[in-house]
Amino acid sequence: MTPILISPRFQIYDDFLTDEECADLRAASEPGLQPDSVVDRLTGASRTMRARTSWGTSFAKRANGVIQRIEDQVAEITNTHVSQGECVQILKYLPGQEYQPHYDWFDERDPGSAKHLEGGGQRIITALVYLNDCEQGGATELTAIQTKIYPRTGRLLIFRYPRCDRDTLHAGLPVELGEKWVATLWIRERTWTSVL
Ligand code: PD2
Ligand code: ZN
Repeated sequence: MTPILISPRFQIYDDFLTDEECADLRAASEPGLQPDSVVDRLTGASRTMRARTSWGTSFAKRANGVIQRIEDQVAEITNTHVSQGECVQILKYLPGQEYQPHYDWFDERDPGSAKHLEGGGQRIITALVYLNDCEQGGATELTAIQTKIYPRTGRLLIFRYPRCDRDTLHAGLPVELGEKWVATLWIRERTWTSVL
């Protein structure tokens, strides 16, 4: 598979999943959707916040054929081991829902980060797979390089931040029309274990 290179940190692969795989994953996710949460920087607990208003669910590792394909292919592309990956999370956004600018790595100065870092060390890579074409809005904004990546069914976006790089600030812009579905896989420095 050949990536579209937008910078050394950010790569896009179109047609990473088929339309059918994306539809299967959306259907399998719908019954488990709950309001999404973010990590509280002080306590490390998960809680809902206005910064992330999407709905979400997650799949156990190796949960089904599509999840296995995401885990295996992302490991191959990023030259990591499947054991470093967290559970794949599925996000669904409706009009007005968004994920405000953030880093995916844990800030080591935040007291709440310690417990998350125990389970495999720091996050080093994010893989986002768009599971549908959003009618309007809903781009992922790569703030530092002033680039917007538009959701396209089956498109994979990968970004790397081996040293908690501040140029990986990014956001999920508000959906304006229709729905946006995304699968997210975060990769750790070492074998990941859930600490929650
Ligand atoms: O849904 C997105 O576009 C998005 C944007 C930023 C998702 C995430 N971050 C994430 O899941 O970390
Ligand atoms: Zn993110």
